Amino acid sequence: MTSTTDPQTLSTQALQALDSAHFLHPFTDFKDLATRGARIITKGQGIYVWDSEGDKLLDAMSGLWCVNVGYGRQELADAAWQQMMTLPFYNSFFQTTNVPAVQLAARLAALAPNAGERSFKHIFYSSSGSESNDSNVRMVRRYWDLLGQPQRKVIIGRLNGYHGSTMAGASLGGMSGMHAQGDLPIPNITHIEQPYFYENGLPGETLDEFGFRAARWLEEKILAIGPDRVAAFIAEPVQGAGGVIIPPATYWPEIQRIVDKYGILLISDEVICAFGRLGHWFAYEKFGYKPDLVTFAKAVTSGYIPLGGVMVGDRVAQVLIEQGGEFTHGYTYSGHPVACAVALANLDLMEREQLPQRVKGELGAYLAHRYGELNDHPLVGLAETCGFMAGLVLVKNKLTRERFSAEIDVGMVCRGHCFRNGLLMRAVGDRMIVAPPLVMTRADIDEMMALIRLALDLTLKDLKAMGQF
Ligand code: PXG
Repeated sequence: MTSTTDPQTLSTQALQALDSAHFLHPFTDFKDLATRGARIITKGQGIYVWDSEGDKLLDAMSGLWCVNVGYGRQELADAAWQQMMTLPFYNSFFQTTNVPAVQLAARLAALAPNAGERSFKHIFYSSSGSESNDSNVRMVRRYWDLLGQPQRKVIIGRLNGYHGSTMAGASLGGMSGMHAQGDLPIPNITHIEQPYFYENGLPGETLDEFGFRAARWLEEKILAIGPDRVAAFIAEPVQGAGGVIIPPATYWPEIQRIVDKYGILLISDEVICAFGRLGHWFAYEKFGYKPDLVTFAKAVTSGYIPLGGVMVGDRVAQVLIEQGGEFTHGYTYSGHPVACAVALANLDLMEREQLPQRVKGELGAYLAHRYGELNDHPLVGLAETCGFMAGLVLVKNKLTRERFSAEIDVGMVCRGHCFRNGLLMRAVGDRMIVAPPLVMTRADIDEMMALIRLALDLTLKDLKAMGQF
């Protein structure tokens, strides 16, 4: 009989059987997975992971947009061990606190660029991006209630935006497949179209013109709802799960003008974009806007342990603090000492290795240069990067921008070739995306680019054989 307590001794097949017998995976067609069996990832080192068959895979997605410092970092394990032995848990509900949570809050506040009444001195902790966005909804509503404007309830998000998978997170996001399950969005959440030039740009329209037009969809929506009913706008600086949708340079400044004009709160969901991913500690710095609330998670610990939270700007914090009264919201693990200790060690590491600077400087430029070369590939409509996020769209015709029909699922064809050749790259519809660990060297980037080109070539060959190209 197979032991379920010693997984190291189990064969791949036995593990797959146990997996499908007991583990319901996130965002998964359970029946479909049971027929093929999950790939079992057993270890990681640097920019690579290995599966239970011993195959080595270059992890161009940093786990799931989070392992920014790469795998196998001793410092993070040491920090967790030390904190577990000192104080593994204590709550911060009943007028108690703990040392790492205090230190991390102060550290994050110091890292956030000072922006007048939008400067960030306060942190509200959770354990994930989804929970953090639930906290945002609670906090935004509390803010307007305290200001005597309880009618300001509507939060505007964007179609194809992603803000998590809880009821509020999925509602703030604009994924139609998610809304279709569970009567979402919840009341008083609505959406505008995303700033995706390749899809929504008009013939003859410049990127800058499109950026203005896309931002003004927000103003149109505010006016349609009634400005005194709108509480906040939430958006990712660059959309991640939606397929690395990089907004035109004109987009964010125009969004800032609009939220300022109507006095609505701006929430920057930086669960993917913060902590060096775009070459800054926080991505709003890169685009030059001033959010009131910033959602973070993932790379705050480089994914080594769950931690999330909201950076609360002074505009909101002052009202919550000075108007008093209990904020009736929080989680058992708000300010978890082990998670916060790991985050502190992770920030130390990022600072020491100057990871944001590498992305902002030479390495980000090199990735952009190498990615740009993919634009000569017959299948690539547009390949572009923003920091260490990169996306490309697979097209049937570069000139007319004709796309492949959904039945072909061209992204999955390409992803299959990536997998088989040792590259972990994501497909979002017909967009292929990467978000590599920030520790990548030039040689690592070259290796990744060679694998991407190989996967594109093999995909093209398949499409030709299918008579689709
Ligand atoms: N906001 C953003 C911007 C995210 O990218 C969340 C919130 C939710 O975080 P949690 O920790 O609750 O998962 C995310 C998460 C994908 C994918 O397919 C992306 C995420 C999660 C799962 C899958 O790219 N992002």
